Amino acid sequence: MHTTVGIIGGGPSGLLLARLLHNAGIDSVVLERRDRAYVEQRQRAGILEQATVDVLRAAGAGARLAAEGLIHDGIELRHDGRSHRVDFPALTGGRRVTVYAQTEVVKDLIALQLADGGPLLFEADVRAVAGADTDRPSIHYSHDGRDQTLTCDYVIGCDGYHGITRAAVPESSRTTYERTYPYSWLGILADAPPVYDELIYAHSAQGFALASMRSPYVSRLYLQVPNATDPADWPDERVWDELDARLALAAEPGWRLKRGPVTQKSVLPMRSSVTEPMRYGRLFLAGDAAHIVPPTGAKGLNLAAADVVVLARALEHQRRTGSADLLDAYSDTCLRRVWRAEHFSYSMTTMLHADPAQSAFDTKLQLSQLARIEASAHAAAELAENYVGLPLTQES
Ligand code: RFL
Ligand code: PHB
Repeated sequence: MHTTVGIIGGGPSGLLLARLLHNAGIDSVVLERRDRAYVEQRQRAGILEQATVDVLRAAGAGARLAAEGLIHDGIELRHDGRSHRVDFPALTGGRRVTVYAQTEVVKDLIALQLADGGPLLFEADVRAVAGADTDRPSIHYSHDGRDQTLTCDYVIGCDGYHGITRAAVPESSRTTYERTYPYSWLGILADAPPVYDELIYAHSAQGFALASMRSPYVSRLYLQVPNATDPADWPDERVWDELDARLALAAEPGWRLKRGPVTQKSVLPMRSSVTEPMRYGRLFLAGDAAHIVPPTGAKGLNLAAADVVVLARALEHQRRTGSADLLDAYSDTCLRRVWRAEHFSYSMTTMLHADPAQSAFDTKLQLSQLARIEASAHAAAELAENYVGLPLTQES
């Protein structure tokens, strides 16, 4: 089998790229190792930047998003037992974010691709990429119990942080910049209405907590926990009690989260990582395959979408004009946005979490920074601009 663009991974970046290419008349094949149900149910991101919403809409995946997405005009920050709001439209000239789960984005993109797009193969496990530095790279994968080969003009690694494509770049041709954090998140999904109509990010002596949501009936909640925590050590009542303690307000002593059945519980490590350049010959890396951020800034899915917009535009330009200029610029173009998001995600993470090794001095610095955001429109605008995200322009 031969295709113009071979896409490894059917997560948000691979699926959106396939759709953008389909709309531009460029054929592609998506190879996804897991089955459809698994990919559609994997709990992950919840916040879409306006630029991501616009891209999904322009790609034809905006109908359910428009009907069911929850538009958020701000977030609440809690610390020292009090809370203050960061008002996005007021601080950013009218920009806002949308709560629409990654699971739903993925379902919408899969339905479109299966309806009229190029092949999207589930349970197609890619083992190797060969000839990335030649004109005719190939992807070796197993499907239906058989070893198969797909030759391509271009191979795109959309296979996430644990994928194989990053390692297909010779070590001498890539550099990875990485940071791990001395804490993880315990995340739960609960059939309980969100406490509040916006997200709450809380700094507390016991550690960070985040109250998010999936719908008016379903809450998504996170607690900072030590690395290597076993979710079994966190029975539901312990999770709720700890959330109540970390989100507590001095002015509302009786304040409690609305509790409900916990339907999922898992522990997620926190890591920052960037691999440069995001290209080797005819192999391009996109999304989590090239970079990850700790989720405190809600940036991962949005970065993945931005990468594939830049890449689809570059492939279309190449097809139309014969020029590889935009493909040659792909890595540098993406990395400017990536490093901004890396810095923001790092800042939010280190401002809000309790590092087990931190001193009382460090805690005072965190609280001083939070108070500064509360007191200064300039400091709040810096957070708001980064949170709502950079617009996607012709150059980025
Ligand atoms: P994915 O989603 O990891 O998809 C990669 C796909 O590749 C497949 N694959 C292979 N297929 C074939 N052959 C192989 N050898 C393969 N190896 C892997 C995998 O099965 C998978 O389907 O990467 P992608 O598409 O780049 O998308 C990235 C996003 O998923 C990720 O950045 C976000 O989820 C990060 N993230 C958040 N991002 C946001 O923008 N806003 C948020 O609010 C937000 N919250 C989060 C998050 C990530 C989290 N976790 C679990 C890390 C919250 C959490 C808890
Ligand atoms: C989520 O709803 O899963 C979510 C929201 C905001 C974040 C991280 C995760 O910063």
